[in-house]
Amino acid sequence: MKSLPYFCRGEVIRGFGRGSKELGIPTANFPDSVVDNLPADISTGIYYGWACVGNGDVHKMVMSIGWNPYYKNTKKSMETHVIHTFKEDFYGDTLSVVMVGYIRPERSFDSLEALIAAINNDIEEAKTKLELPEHRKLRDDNFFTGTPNGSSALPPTTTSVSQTIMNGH
Ligand code: ADP
Ligand code: RBF
Ligand code: MG
Repeated sequence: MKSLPYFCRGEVIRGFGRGSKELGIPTANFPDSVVDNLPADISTGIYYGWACVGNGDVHKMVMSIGWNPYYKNTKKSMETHVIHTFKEDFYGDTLSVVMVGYIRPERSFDSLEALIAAINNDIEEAKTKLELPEHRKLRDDNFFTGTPNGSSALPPTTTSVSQTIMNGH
């Protein structure tokens, strides 16, 4: 996938509320503007990378892109589970992510338990892969820490930053 690493950011919006309640694995959902901006060669499936909420710390993440075949969603979603325990929800905040690698395609499962087990495997794989030096260095990218001239101002929250701009990283 030539578009990886792929940098984007956007506002955290509400989904169906299933992640926390049914799976015990909350996922911060991006708006359509971010989903629709994905390059054509970023296929649906499960990715790992780095994420930060607002100006906060950078954490490991796993992301699911697609239609959640287990739930048969009709709308394509892009949802990030940040591998960190937050004190409270962060709806409306800006989530910045860099997708670093691909894990697997989305699939359906015979039970909720099987879906949860698969996601927990993805989390373990992400934790290990992100320790590789070539992946770890992306955590310290200017994208998360501010612009090269030292300003830490974030771009507007409702639109994603286009890959054309972010490719400079
Ligand atoms: P929704 O369907 O609205 O996305 P979820 O049950 O998936 O609901 O919960 C997602 C929300 O939980 C996020 O928008 C965020 O505000 C909050 N949250 C708390 N901890 C995390 C985390 N570690 N990763 C992602 N979201 C989290
Ligand atoms: N949903 C699926 O239907 N099939 C999957 O294979 C699948 N894999 C996921 C992997 C990860 C790492 C995450 C965070 C989510 C995954 N989901 C998958 C999405 C899950 O169904 C969704 O997060 C919840 O429905 C809450 O929106
Ligand atoms: Mg969610």
